[in-house]
Amino acid sequence: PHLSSPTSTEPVAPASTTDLGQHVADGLSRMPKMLSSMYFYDDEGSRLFQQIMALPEYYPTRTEFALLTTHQAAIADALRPAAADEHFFLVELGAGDGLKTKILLRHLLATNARFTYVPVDISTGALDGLVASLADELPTLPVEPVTADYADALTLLAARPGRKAVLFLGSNIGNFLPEDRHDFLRSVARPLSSDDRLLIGFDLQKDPRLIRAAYDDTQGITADFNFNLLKRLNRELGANFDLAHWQHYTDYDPLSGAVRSFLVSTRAQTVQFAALNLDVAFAAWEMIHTENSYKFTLPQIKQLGQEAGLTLVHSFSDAQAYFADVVLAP
Ligand code: AVI
Repeated sequence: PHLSSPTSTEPVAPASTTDLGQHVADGLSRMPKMLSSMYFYDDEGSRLFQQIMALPEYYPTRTEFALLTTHQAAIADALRPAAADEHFFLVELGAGDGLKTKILLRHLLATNARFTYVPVDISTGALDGLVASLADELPTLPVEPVTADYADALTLLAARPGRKAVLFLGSNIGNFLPEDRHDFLRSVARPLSSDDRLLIGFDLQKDPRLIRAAYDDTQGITADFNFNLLKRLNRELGANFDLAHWQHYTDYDPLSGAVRSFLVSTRAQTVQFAALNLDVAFAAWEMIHTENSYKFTLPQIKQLGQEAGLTLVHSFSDAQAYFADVVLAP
């Protein structure tokens, strides 16, 4: 409902503990056990992800930052309406700290674009930080933050009239399983009209060693990010995970293009969830699959768009072809 009211700055309620409890009860009863990476992003997880983005091994963020810097004029032109004075909404799904987006925001403001920035994120802490930094750095920019997960964000997007450019940066798209990715793209495309645009960041397939290292950094920040999920279950569901008996494990399969991350139980153990009245037994070396991070090729990206009824109109990449920001049109 909030996206339908252009003046609202009220956050939409975040996913509740009940949702988390249901997800955990379901995910840990499966074989193999799984938990969705969507639950990484509480305020602490969002902080850890910001540290990941600055790690030497984690190439995606600085690569996309550089490519946005290099191609800012062309990207901004591809997103804004042809009529310079037409207002549009720049909606960003999973805005986080907005560091990369500020390149585009600055360029659009400097070239007198008329637009409202609508950052959407699941973490209130991350959004508050972003809004405060924008008020400081770009005080003339109209901002309407929305706290929501992707599913709610899409409902809100559909209810919002007016020209839109939707940003989905950082290879967040890579965190969907193929069938969910398809559904997501179709739901984003559905409410868009032919003049609207969608900019999506895709991490590209490259030296598999480089990809694997990005998800297993030497400082252990990515491991802490994964462990934070267990800490969150301890905090929010009264669970008693003992982190001394868990490991972070990750692998990259160059054939499917998927990095998969796991939490590994290093011994047989039973974990109690007081809030769910649930006990879960883990065998020694049993895995909880916590994340997929898919890497793509340009032909795959083109096809993904087509399958969702979207045409690839521009593709921007860095000199090493590590990452691509593509502009799609309905
Ligand atoms: C948010 N997302 C695009 C990150 C990724 O690369 O899949 C999350 C992440 N997980 C571990 N490191 C970074």
